[in-house]
This record gives sequence, C-alpha cells and structure tokens, in this order.
Amino acid sequence: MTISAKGISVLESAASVCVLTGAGISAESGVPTFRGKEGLWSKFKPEELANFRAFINNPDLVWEWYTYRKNVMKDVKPNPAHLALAEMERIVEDFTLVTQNVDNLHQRGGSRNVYELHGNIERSYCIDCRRPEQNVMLDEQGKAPRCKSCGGLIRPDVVWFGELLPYETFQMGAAAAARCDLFLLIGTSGIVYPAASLPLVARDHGAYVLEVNQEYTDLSSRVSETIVGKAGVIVPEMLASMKNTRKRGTNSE
Ligand code: BJW
Ligand code: ZN
Repeated sequence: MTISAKGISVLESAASVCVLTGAGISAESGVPTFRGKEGLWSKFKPEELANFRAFINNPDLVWEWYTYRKNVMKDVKPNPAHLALAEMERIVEDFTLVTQNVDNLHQRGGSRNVYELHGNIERSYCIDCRRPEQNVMLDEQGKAPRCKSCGGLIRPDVVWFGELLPYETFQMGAAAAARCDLFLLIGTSGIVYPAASLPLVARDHGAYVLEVNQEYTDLSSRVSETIVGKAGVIVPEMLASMKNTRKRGTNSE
C-alpha cells in the first residue's frame, strides 16, 4: 500500500516528529514478535510470563524465555527500518524515538536518543539488593541466576505487566507526542498501555498519526492513515519523502 498524498505532504513538512515502535519493526531482523501466529514462544502468552508473580512462581521458566530471546538477539542485525529512523533523527529538527522494544536494535542501527519504555534485555538486577548485572542467563543446570553479592534472584531490567514504566522516559515520550506535527506508529499491535496511549495523545493535540503495520490493529480506526506493509520497506520510503525537503545534518550536533 502506498502513502497518501496528504501523508507525503506531512512527511515533507513536519518539523516535529515523534515515533513509537513495537516488536514488528524488528521482525524483519529475525526477532519474533509477541503476539500472532509467529509470536514469541507460542506455548505461553506474554501476559503469562511477563509479570512478577510468574517470575516468583517459576524463575527458571521465565529465565528460560529470556535466555532464548537473548540468544536470538545475539545473531540479529538492524534492518532498513531501524536505519531509516536513525537517519530521520539527523534530518528532522525535533525528533523523538520512543520504543517498546528491549532489543537494542535502534541503538545498534545508529539512533542516538532512544526512549525505552519497557527496559532493555541486556540489563538485569537483583530483586533484593538492586545490584545491577550484565549479560546473565540461565546457568548450566537451567537455574535462574543469583546475585553474587546477596544471593537474591536476578531479574531482567524490563517492565512487566502491572509494573510502572520509567516515569521520566514516559513523560518525555508523552510531551513529544503532544507537541509533534507527525506521529509515526510502527510495528505495534497497540494493545499494551500506557504505550498505546501515545498516538492518541498526539492525535488529540492535532498531529497527523501515520501507522505502519503489516495488518490493521486496534488503533487503526483512531489514526489518520494506516499503511499496510512491512516496516523495512515503508519506513525507508517515508525517509525518502522527508529528504525531499531537508538536507542531511540539519539536526546533527
Ligand atoms: C509488523 C511486521 C513488519 C509484524 N512490519 N509490522 C489501560 C487499559 C487496559 C489495560 C491497561 C491499561 N493501562 C494499563 C493496563 C494494564 C497493562 C496492559 O496494557 N494490558 C493490556 C494487555 C490490556 N499494562 C501494564 O501493566 C503496564 N504498566 C502499567 O500500566 O502500570 C500501571 C499499573 C500499575 C499497577 C497496576 C495496573 C497498572 C506495563 C506494560 C508492560 C509490557 N511489557 C511487555 C514485556 C516487556 C519485557 C519483554 O520484552 O519481555 O512489553 S509485554 C510485550 O507487549 C512487550 C511489548 O513491548 C508490548 C507490546 O507489544 P508490541 O510491541 O506491540 O508487539 P506485538 O507482538 O503485540 O505486535 C507486533 C505488531 O507488529 C503486530 O501488529 C504485527 O502485525 C506487526 N508486524 N511484522 C510492520 N515486518
Ligand atoms: Zn543482591
């Protein structure tokens, strides 16, 4: 599906752009999404594993899930959608990238300023003494990692259901959504809140909300335009429209 004439004109002229990405932007890199047929770990729904109670009840199982995902992420690379967003950051005057993803692919693709709403899978910390840990996984016996300092359980530094998002990060995202002319909603099912409220904040403040997804979502009826297609194809096309009217380096430090 192609971008409408109105969409192209907003892409060409927007001075303030806010982007929210979800798992779909990393799908073409080989990172499984959470939901749907090809969703992550089809034996469990994300709601069943991504919560603190599940972790306390069965830390070994939750760590098996994260260990599997960390291993997948070791072998993947940013795709053209990540690279295009990194370039947008350099050419748009006021550009904010907010992600629900924990996979580091935006940073690896060259984005400098990434607001991570749901944490980062590379970081972990002890639930008792809060000591941070890097690169921990299940041990050889399939047991959840323990703190070297106090013996407490280590958990991934991500946001589970029922937990608060990092306050300042969310506020920065909400402020960017409220002031932008163009909001790009890329590769998210839009069912997890409060992240899914950001495009609605943008819309309520008068922004043009452009969704990119390989299918229609719960948010599609509430956005200005949905482009059905793969992020790795559509986002570079959006960048090309933006470049029509801008020079590289406008927003470089
Ligand atoms: C492509 C593609 C391609 C594929 N190109 N597209 C208001 C209303 C109702 C409920 C709530 C509410 N406010 C809060 C809640 C509760 C809850 C919630 O939202 N529940 C819903 C499920 C109903 N939210 C929370 O609990 C949040 N905390 C909170 O609100 O705190 C306040 C509070 C405190 C105490 C009590 C109550 C409230 C926290 C949410 C944390 C979410 N965490 C996870 C796990 C992170 C760690 C990890 O990675 O393991 O975040 S769950 C999982 O879902 C992950 C994702 O970031 C998130 C969103 O998923 P995403 O990215 O959209 O992926 P998918 O798989 O769903 O969709 C992929 C999309 O890509 C699809 O649409 C495809 O079509 C598309 N696609 N290939 C383009 N090539
Ligand atoms: Zn500890």
